[in-house]
Amino acid sequence: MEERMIASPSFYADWRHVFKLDPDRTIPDEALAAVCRSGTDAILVGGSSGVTYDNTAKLLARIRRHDTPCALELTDPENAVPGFDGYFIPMVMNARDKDWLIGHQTSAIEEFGFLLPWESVAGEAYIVLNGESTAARVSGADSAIPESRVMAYGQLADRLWRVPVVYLEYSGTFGDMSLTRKVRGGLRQARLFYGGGIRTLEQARQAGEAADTVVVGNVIYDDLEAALATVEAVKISAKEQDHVF
Ligand code: 1GP
Repeated sequence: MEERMIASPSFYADWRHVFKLDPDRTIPDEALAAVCRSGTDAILVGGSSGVTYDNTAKLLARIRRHDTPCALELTDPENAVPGFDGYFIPMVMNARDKDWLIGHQTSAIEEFGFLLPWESVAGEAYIVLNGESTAARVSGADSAIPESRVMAYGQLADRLWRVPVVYLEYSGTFGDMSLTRKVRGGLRQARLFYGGGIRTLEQARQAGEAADTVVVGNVIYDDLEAALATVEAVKISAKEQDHVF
């Protein structure tokens, strides 16, 4: 019986703030060092286009000069670079194209499942809510859905499928914090990741209050100082929450 059990991966269990780096974008060494030493809980590597084995392996090697934990969002098995602390497999709940919900993932497991370090692999149930984002275009996500449907996707992932991470993805635009709070309130076991459009301290604070884990991406490449400041803002919002009775 024992060999049938796979321990639940927990590499992400304490993450409050995460920087997402895109292997297809350029980041100088000094900026990467600042990101890694910022006090963030982890670096998440992933992107919606242009990700290859080569650019992922190169980015990992550079991140590994620092001590920061590092995980990969695996959207294509061709890019399964070994050596990350953990792997997420995204499933887009509101994809119109079923391949992005369950098709590509099944094919990948069919072909490469025997190679996957399952103890370090976690499913990520994405709900893509910015229809203009590359993630929405690639997956053909239906982002124009009512709140009730967003809540239902979250609960389906959390309760029926027991996916450990639900990810509200507003990539490129700051999202609806009231909805984010509601989605988190509807989850029983999954952790709620929020990502999208965080550029200011106030946005970071609000997202930190609404979600379990806050993902900061684009601003790293546009305004490094603003990006670095989001770490403290998210962590302070967590401390404030701990003092609310
Ligand atoms: C992207 O959710 C992340 O996948 C973060 O979004 O790039 O807009 O910060 P931004």
